[in-house]
Amino acid sequence: MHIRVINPNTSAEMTATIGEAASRIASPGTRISARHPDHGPVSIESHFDEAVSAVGVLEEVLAGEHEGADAYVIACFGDPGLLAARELTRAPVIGIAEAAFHMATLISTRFSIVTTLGRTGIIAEHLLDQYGFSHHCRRVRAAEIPVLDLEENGDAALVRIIDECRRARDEDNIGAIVLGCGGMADLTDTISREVGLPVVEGVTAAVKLAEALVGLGLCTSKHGDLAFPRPKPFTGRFEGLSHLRPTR
Ligand code: 2AL
Repeated sequence: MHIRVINPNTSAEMTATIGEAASRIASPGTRISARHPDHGPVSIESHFDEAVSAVGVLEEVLAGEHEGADAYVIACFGDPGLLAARELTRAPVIGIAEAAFHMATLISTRFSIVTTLGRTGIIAEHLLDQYGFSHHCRRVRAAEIPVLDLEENGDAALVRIIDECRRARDEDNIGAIVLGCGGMADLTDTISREVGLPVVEGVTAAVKLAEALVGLGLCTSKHGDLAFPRPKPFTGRFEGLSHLRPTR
């Protein structure tokens, strides 16, 4: 099984962190290919960053279709381009926020999210509403660290995240913590040990969900709004997307 893990930001260091965490958790026989777009923001911390990054995510899915990917993971906590990506393929496409929310509700009745910045926390609140998980989430907390600090100032960032997770444990009446950034993919074990609660992280959760869906033979439905986009001309810099046809 080949799972293509797409880091929607263009930080090669973060793509490596995400790819290594995904490979560690993958079952024997699963191959992980981690990629990031050629163009786009180095980190995703706003609606603007998300909108621009979504085009790169979709281009990576189109490339994956030619390389035989069996499933895709979108490894940014805003799940940028998720539904559009599903239109482009029959393979399962899983966003790390939705994966983490689903997993957390299977092991607890209430969770809190600990993410990077307050403003990305608001984006997570929108997703909780959109996906129907709001009543499971007690609080969205931010460690107030820029996303790239996870790579560039990892030790200091980890201290702040653990402090916030301890506050969540002590104040929020929760059973589990959800880590709210793809760049936290390698922190699950350390934080869980320090905090003493189950810690759910989206990249690893999404890889296991992807394996489950592929194992069950379940594909993205092509009936209704997730059908392939109708082929049509695109103009200007998007001319290459003209008359798209399913690859398989
Ligand atoms: C993210 C993420 O997961 N990757 C990125 O660049 N921005 N979102 C976040 N909430 O930190």
